[in-house]
Amino acid sequence: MAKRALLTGITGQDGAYLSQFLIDKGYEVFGVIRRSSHRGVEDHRLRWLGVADKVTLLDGDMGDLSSLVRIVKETAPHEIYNLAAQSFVASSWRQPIHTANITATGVTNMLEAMRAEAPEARFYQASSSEMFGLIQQERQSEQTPFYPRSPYAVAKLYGHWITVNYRESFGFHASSGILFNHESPLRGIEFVTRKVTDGVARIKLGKASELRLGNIDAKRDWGHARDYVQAMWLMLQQDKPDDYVVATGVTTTVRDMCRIAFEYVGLDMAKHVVIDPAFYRPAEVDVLLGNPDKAKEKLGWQATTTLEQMIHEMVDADLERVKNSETL
Ligand code: NAP
Ligand code: G4F
Repeated sequence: MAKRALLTGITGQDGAYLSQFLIDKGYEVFGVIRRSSHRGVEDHRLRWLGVADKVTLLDGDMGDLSSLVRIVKETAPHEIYNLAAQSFVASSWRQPIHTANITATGVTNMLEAMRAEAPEARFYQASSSEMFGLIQQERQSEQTPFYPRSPYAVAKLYGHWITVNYRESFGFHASSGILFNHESPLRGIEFVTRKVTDGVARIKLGKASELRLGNIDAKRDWGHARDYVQAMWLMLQQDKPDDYVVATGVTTTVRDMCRIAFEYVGLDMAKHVVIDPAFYRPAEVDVLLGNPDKAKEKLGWQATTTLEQMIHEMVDADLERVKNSETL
């Protein structure tokens, strides 16, 4: 009998890659989808990866416990991957209460649905390197103290600890993946890598002349989402639940990431990038650099895609999209 996996956030970047990965492993995949007046576009990432007709989507919302209880009951999952969130850091200052309701309390809603209907299921929580915020150690590991710097990071910290708490209180097989930034051609257009690769494609094809960015001195440890969803699955295959940092161990400035994208198409970023304070944040996370030793040792996982390879893949995909006037 096929194993059943339930994904919240299935329409997002990670949900799409994880669906593809699990389907290839023979899983039956179910996903929570929230109602939208724009029918037909919500599953565009699943379609891009060719898996939209291989998953079952069920109406629900992280803010609606009753919908989650019903979905867990109906699908009786062996594994639950809680990926749904208001995930854009910049928006979290503009919608702090919504971010708390979905990114923080939404985790408890999912854990309560599991407690009621599938306490034996294995649970993955999408925690974030943003929780390290104002970093307390040069390389951040599972032992590094947290110091969140945005309403998003504060909400993620709650989600992280409630997952640990349900593991310790109720013996749940609940693991938390502290994932550093991971990107792909399916990254949302508002995040800096995709904003850059989309902008580069538009400039190269003569549809734009400038790209407006905020703090390009910030540094991030960027990996590929396709690699990172494998770490999520590996965590749930362990005998014991635990928390793991998932990262490349390399950090790069936004400026250098941007340069890689411009140089790939033979353009000089200095002629096109405009610094716009509108994209500065009330509090910044200046630098993130992960220490993925535990994931390597215990899960046998390591990143396989370099930043250059990933940015080139993203620019290629955006050149195609812009040529075909696609907007997603
Ligand atoms: P994403 O592309 O922004 O996807 C977020 C998903 O959450 C979408 O499917 C979205 O649905 C869903 N969602 C949002 N609000 C919801 C609600 N109220 N009810 C139900 N679903 C809701 O994010 P991602 O990059 O795939 O990241 C996946 C998870 O990992 C997130 O929790 C994120 O915070 C976390 N994370 C991401 C990174 C990263 O670098 N990508 C790093 C660390 C942690 P719609 O399609 O309807 O909007
Ligand atoms: O791409 P970003 O918006 O990602 P950020 O804030 O690091 O958050 C992402 O990674 C987290 C993991 O650490 C996830 F938890 C979270 O859900 C999300 O996926 O910004 C990266 C950096 C920031 O320092 C930002 O200030 O790029 C800087 N930046 C400079 N100019 C910009 C821009 N960011 C965006 N989005 N847009 C700009 O124009």
